Amino acid sequence: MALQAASLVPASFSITKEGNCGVSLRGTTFFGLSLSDTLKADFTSSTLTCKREFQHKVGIVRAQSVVATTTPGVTKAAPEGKKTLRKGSVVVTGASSGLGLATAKALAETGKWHVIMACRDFLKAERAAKSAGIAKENYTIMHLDLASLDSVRQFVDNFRRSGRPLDVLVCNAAVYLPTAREPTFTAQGFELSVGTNHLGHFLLSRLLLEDLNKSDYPSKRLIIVGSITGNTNTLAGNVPPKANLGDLRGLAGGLNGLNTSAMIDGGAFDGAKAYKDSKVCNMLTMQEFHRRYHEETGITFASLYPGCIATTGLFREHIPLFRLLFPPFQKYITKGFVSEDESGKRLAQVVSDPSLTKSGVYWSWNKDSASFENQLSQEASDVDKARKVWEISEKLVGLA
Ligand code: LMG
Ligand code: NDP
Ligand code: PMR
Repeated sequence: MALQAASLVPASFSITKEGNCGVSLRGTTFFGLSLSDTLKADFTSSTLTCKREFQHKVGIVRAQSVVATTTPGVTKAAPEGKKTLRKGSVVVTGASSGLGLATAKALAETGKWHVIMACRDFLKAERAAKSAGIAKENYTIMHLDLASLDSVRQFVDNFRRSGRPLDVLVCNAAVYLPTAREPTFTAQGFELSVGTNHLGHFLLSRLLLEDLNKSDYPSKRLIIVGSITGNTNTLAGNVPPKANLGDLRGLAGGLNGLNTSAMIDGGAFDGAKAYKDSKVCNMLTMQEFHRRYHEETGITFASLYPGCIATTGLFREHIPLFRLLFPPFQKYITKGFVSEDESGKRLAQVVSDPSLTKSGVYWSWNKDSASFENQLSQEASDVDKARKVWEISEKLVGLA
């Protein structure tokens, strides 16, 4: 379905004050942080201003539309003679469940996006898309196993061969192994959580940057899902074990658990910490992309904390008691709970909302589900660490 270019012109949008979601535990302190303080830290308000840049770009599209006509060109003439925009083409990793599936659904439902669901389990993804009611013409499933760099390269080849443009890439897939006593490893021998959540996505996004750059879509975006639990300026980020990349000695050693540690900081293996560390890498990578490429390419780089989606498959490896208690705990005590549907709408906004074109931002939502630019922890915004993580990761995935 064609999208009216005019409908992309952003309405002015501003948020004045955050919602304070601390209710039952206000004033209570955990790990030295008060719940209300922490919520403030995580829900700091800011005013969002619309990007003129986007209007400007839409303006360019209008001008071009006189000549541009067919896919993969951005614009074509609608029967009634109005200038229209072709469907956006978005790759979402891990779209077979949870946030990724909900995002695919939210985007597909607009009729303005074709979603490439990049998944490791084709059958599961097909079933998930069907049961979510995503219309056939709005999605394509392509195989991607982020725990194998060969699979990542193969995916990029297959994607290019498909001839589809790439307008937005969403790095969403993740694994969380909180009960593992021993590390497990990717095909290349990296600890599985950092290997999948960070290194697999690092290679994927580095390779696909070229494709994004070629897109003629008005707003090109690369989104890497982050999380509150990697940010130690929040209460959730202070629940042990805390994220800490240390001096990166384990990462530099290849995280193989043989001659070096399986952990980024070189310490003893801890699955929950490895996941939180991987999220810090995700947020650092987004910022490093922004510093290196935003100006040159105009691509918007963004990360986000979609809220606590306590019902997803992310907790499949956790003990049953946790899985039972975690959703009510988040719903009634922390009030940080969001449904999968709501989280999908949030990520879909970061993909396509004309007011969210600012690059280098870590988005969060307040209790009224209004987006705001959030503050990252000191480590998750450390410029020097971001550069080092980037350089070491480049070597590990064979780009340098
Ligand atoms: C780590 O433990 C594991 O070590 C690691 O292997 C990995 O699994 C990791 O992040 C995953 O977790 C985390 C541990 C840190 O935190 C806990 O899990 C503590 C659970 C305590 C549960 C008590 C909750 C009672 C609330 C009832 C409501 C039901 C909710 C169930 C919640 C389950 C989801 C979390 O812990 C420590 O290492 C430090 C130990 C200190 C623990 C103190 C925790 C304070 C608990 C306060 C909870 C809030 C409830 C207050 C109740 C007020 C009621 C009005
Ligand atoms: P889910 O487990 O529901 O979804 C994770 C997805 O990642 C699944 O589709 C899974 O595939 C896929 N995946 C895992 N390993 C690989 C791999 N090797 N190759 C390709 N795909 C893989 O969890 P969520 O939806 O909760 O998590 C999505 C994102 O949201 C993650 O980045 C997570 O860190 C983030 N997040 C989640 C929060 C939450 O509260 N749930 C809060 C903050 C952030 P399969 O279906 O085959 O298992
Ligand atoms: Mg947390 C405002 C408080 C808040 C929020 C928003 C989260 C989100 N959590 C909060 C508080 C607490 N958690 C408190 C007070 C505790 C101790 C009882 C607590 C515990 C806890 C555990 C054991 N929380 C967890 C776990 C997990 O195993 C999850 C995790 O850390 O996965 C890495 C988790 C989470 N809490 C969250 C969110 C969003 C998670 C899922 C983590 C993620 O997806 O990044």
